[in-house]
Amino acid sequence: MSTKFERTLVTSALPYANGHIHLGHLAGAYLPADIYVRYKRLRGKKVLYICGSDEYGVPITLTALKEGISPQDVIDRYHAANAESFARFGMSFDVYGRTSWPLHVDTTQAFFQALGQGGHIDQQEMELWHSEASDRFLPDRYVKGTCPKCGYADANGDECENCGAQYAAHELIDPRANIPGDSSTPALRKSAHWFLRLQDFTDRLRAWLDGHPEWRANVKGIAGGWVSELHARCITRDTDWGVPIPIDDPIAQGKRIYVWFDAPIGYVTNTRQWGIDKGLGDDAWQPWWKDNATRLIHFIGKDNVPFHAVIFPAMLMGQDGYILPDQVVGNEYLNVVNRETGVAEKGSKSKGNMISVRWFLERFSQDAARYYLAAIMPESRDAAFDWDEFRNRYNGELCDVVGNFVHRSLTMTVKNFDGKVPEPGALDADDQALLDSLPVQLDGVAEALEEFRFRLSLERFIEIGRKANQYFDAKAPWTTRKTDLVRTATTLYVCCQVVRTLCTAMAPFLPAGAEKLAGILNIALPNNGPDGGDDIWTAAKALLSAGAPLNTPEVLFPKLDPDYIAALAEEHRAGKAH
Ligand code: B3M
Ligand code: ZN
Repeated sequence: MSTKFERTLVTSALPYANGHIHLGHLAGAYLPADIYVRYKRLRGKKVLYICGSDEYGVPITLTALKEGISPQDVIDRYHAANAESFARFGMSFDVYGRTSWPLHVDTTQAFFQALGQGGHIDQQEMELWHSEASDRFLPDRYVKGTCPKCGYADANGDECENCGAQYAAHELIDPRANIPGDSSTPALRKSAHWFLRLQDFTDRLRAWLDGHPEWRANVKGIAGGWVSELHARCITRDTDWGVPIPIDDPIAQGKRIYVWFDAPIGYVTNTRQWGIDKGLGDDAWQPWWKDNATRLIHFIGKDNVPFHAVIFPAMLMGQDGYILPDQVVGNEYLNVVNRETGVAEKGSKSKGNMISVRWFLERFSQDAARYYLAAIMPESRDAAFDWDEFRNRYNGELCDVVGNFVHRSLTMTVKNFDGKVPEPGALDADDQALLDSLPVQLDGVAEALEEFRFRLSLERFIEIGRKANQYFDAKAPWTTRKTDLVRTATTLYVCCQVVRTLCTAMAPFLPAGAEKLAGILNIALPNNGPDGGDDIWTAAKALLSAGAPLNTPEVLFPKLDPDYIAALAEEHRAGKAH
């Protein structure tokens, strides 16, 4: 499948710059993409990784109104905070852009115009809620009311948080304005808007989806459902916060392009800006988006499937020469286990049960966070953050299995063999079997990553450590040290080779730990850039030479004190983990 491609363009959903990202975000759209990208870079492949803040839309202007600040203040605050959280988590974006960048107006308007010229945009009159008191239309969350489908009393103007229903504004029951200082009853008023004729793309979308039987069932299911009932979708709003509509007509005044139209175009803008900022020229982005030899992969949470597997592809089909996504990796949700009831609950602001990335990473290491989130990644069904499981898996697997093996191997080697990889004696069957298994095990880790099976890949990595511990225990170098130095040298020589394999295998998952370990082993683990480079992953299958110097070992993954975890679990329970 992937052999026909020369380069890979990877995107992670652009988080709204309207709040702090939380662990659920990481497990959904970010950590898997980062693992994948880091792995591809190690393979020497050409890969570019795009992300950034999504900075338009009604939630942002509402936050600004509530806090008495400008929308620009809101996005500046959260863009900076989220960029920092991602950096702490070790995310390796090539660019973390912003949809408020001036260049984004150009990209978005070009998309709009091309679709218009293709006859795919219609103008229609709509009946929308309008507040007399505030003298304005009430898009999306500016109006609340009772859901016409389930009766939920706090439903938004366009969709219900409770049952997920989407509906036309006039269907909302008992509407009320939802603006600070205005909860008046609005009236319906006519307003002209622009609609994307998604139905024009039905056949092409279906053929394209049918061409991807390898996608995850959740993504195919949701996208397939959408494609069977496509209709024109409104892509403008009555607001002044967004990309201006490129139509020279007074009726376009006071209206902007809808955030869900411009947000995925942000991937293109950010690629363009990356090329310019890197001094590669104004056209450096083009091969990444317009060459069939590029494989485009979107990583998202499942709520974003319709936009990435239906609407954005339709928008791309309406452009000149753009490629389509070859893979859309949609994860399920990461819930949170309630410590009082033991039940997994959806993360929600009102419950205060979400754990922000900044809070977590001020208290736990990047490696601990990445290990646990990768271990429970909601790939095919929802998963849940659970403090006991966090402790058990990090302490019991990463620390006790891998960390412990690495540490006892290296300390014993350095102490008994003059800080060098020992010269082995004759290899016995166990030694040979373990050495022979290393490249095979590394291939197993890689294979699972190529198939976006991150949990499986991580399990295979831990399995390398498990097998190595069995070998270590059977060979008991702490005993043979007193009786047979050659035997001990052979054992530890083999162990050093396992450590090197572990270092490579952990690099996509745990870049901080891998870097530390590479430093101890004196091996290079360079970060290839978007142009690719050497296949470091494969080169790492070569054995460390006897006599190669080692540096003083340090504990890679310090064990977490259960009392410390319990205290923080309690803070979380009290709603303070934001
Ligand atoms: N900002 C929704 C979200 O953060 C939206 C994604 C845009 S991706 C182009 O889930
Ligand atoms: Zn509802």
